[in-house]
Amino acid sequence: KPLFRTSLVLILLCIGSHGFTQQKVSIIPQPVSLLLLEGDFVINNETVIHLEGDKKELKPAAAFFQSYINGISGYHLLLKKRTSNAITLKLINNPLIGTEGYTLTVGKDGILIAANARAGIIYGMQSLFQTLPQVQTNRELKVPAMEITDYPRFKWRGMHLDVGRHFFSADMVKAYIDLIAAYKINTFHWHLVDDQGWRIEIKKYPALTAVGAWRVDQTDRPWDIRPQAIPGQEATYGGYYTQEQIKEIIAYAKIRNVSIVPEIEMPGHVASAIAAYPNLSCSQKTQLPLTGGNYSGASSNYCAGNEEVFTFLEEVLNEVVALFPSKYIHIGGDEVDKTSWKGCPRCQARMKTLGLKNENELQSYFITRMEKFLISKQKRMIGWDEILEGGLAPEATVMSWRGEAGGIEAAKMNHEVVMTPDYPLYFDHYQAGPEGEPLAFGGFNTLKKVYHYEPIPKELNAEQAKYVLGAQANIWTEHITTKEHLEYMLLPRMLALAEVVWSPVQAKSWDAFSERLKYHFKGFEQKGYRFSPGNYTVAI
Ligand code: TNX
Repeated sequence: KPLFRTSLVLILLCIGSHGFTQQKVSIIPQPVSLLLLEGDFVINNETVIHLEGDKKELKPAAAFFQSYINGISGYHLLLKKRTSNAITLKLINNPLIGTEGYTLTVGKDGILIAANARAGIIYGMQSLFQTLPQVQTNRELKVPAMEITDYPRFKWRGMHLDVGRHFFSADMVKAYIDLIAAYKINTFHWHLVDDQGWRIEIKKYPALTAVGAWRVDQTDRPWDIRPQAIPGQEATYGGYYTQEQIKEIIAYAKIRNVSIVPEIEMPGHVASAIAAYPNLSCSQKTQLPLTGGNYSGASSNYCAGNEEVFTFLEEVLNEVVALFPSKYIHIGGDEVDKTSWKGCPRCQARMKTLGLKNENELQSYFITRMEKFLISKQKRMIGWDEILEGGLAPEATVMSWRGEAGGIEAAKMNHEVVMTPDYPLYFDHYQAGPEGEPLAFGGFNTLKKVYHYEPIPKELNAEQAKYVLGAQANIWTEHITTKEHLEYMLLPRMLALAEVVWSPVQAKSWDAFSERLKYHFKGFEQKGYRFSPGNYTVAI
């Protein structure tokens, strides 16, 4: 009997504490360890922020905290040397948690966020914010007493955005960065160039944005590709970012521990650049940036036999490299229809001189040449998995999008890899329905499929697996024209991705994640974000 009683009490305790945990703290991604304690701490207008360690490092973090708390409560927390009723931000030296890890301790007297670097301090704050009301409120800011130790599983936790097919304003990009940073995504892959628009100001080549950033209409009809001008219609739809705006966005991202990897597509998908400078193509014919569709084919390639192309690209990359502090520069490399090179005397002549056997090798020559240039600028080159064809450039990092095969091949060759397989990490595909969902790029990537994605393929042994830097999801915008639609494609799938790339495998649980999502859905509703509520009409 006593045994029975003890186990009953234990069972009740478990059920109780489980329900309790879910209700009180719903942090996504799930921390490495989280221990809820008795009691709470209430942040009020008298609470101060107390800094311990290098002030230069900590002050920007404190400012970030002040403005967030001000946004939800109207409080103005002051910086003060005081440890009671205080939020202490402390730089420590704890090898276990790395540069992005943190500990968060909430007690009756205050809160301590400790980390080795500012990145970890910011992540401690992001976790803390997820225990508070999500929008301005007159509710007290009550934080449950707890102890968290947390650090990421992968170092590349990426979200991509295609601003080439449709332009998203600088403010929308900032809002996007804010959203992904809240879930500890640390890499923003900014797809700045595509057939439908060139979005980055390049001072040396003003026509890239004066001409290449504008198209004739805003249709998102998938296969309606019209490179020719329509009589009576002008190219007025589009936009671009000035270098000043880009610097501002980089700084905005940096405080949130988001590094921006710019993508300057080459040698295909560049109808916009060719519209500005027709001599960069093999045919040298004038054309306009494309409308609609996603893929332009051979007429939109740079000419691989023309030296001017390489001079042009080096000048462009000079400006890109000067702007972006990121270690990686993405050069695209996907879906090059090489028939334009087949029919081009200059390309064929170059192949002959260099002893190249086919157009794949010509592409490899092109990309390897760009890599050499980037290395001379102390940058690393990353490209889509097609850069494997014809021979991978010596130090290239591969982004595996056509499944995982390219990533596996590259990791086996001791090259760094980022996993971003179209299934399940393309967020331009449907996620629910599909009936009733906004037009998507076909395919079907549900929240659950994203949640269960495992970035380390079984084909890799432990040594090779080290080359997998992490994973990323991509949002191509052929059909996405508005902020609301973009939010819908991102939410809540990005939260599942965040848990895939941050949380330890053993901390993952679909049921617990679904439960924690409720808090986040409420926040999305309060903030007016569009998101998929997960009312699936087909089996998941
Ligand atoms: C393939 S992914 C592309 C994009 C399209 C996408 C649509 C990749 C490297 N290239 O240009 O937008 O499919 O899902």
